Amino acid sequence: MIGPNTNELPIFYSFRRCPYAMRARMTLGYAGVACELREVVLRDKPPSLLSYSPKGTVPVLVLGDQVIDESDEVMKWALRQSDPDGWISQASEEVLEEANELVALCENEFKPRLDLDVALMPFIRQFANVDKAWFDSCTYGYLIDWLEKMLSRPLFASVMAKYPLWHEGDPLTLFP
Ligand SMILES: N[C@@H](CCC(=O)N[C@@H](CS)C(=O)NCC(=O)O)C(=O)O
Repeated sequence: MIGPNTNELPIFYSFRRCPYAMRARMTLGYAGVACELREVVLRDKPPSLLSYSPKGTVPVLVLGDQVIDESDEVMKWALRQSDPDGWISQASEEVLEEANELVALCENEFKPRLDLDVALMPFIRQFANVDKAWFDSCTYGYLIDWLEKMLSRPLFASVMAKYPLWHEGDPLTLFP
């Protein structure tokens, strides 16, 4: 059963630690798009999530009749709503092309015109956390500094806030 979208806000299914959901949340947060957040766990997906998107991955953004179930598409949609710092709108063709090549190395299916840092950061964060002591003492000084800078951004802290799990029938949780 698909739960009613009482407030007519976009419904956003998310899992806090998923890097795809993270980059989607960062872009929604950056664009200031208000959503009804449905925090889920992957081992116990709500039926409504699977009704909207049978492939069962997060993130999923539901906009009335339209369902966006790929994180890069969620990012592009959010940036079309608002791009206050010009992540895409102020980037030259050349920069976007370089960004696309690098992101494609990280994820082959990704076809973005999106901000490069936000698209990659959750994966580098995950890599660093496998052995943080090793990462912090490795020779990739620029990468260490870059990750620190990204992690300390208020935008990242705000999208990593902990929300209660969403269950069918629960009252609305607003995001961001
Ligand atoms: N191509 C998808 C990938 C999303 C994805 O794989 N998300 C993982 C969590 S990080 C997931 O939902 N996996 C389903 C599962 O583990 O059941 C996107 O970019 O949105």
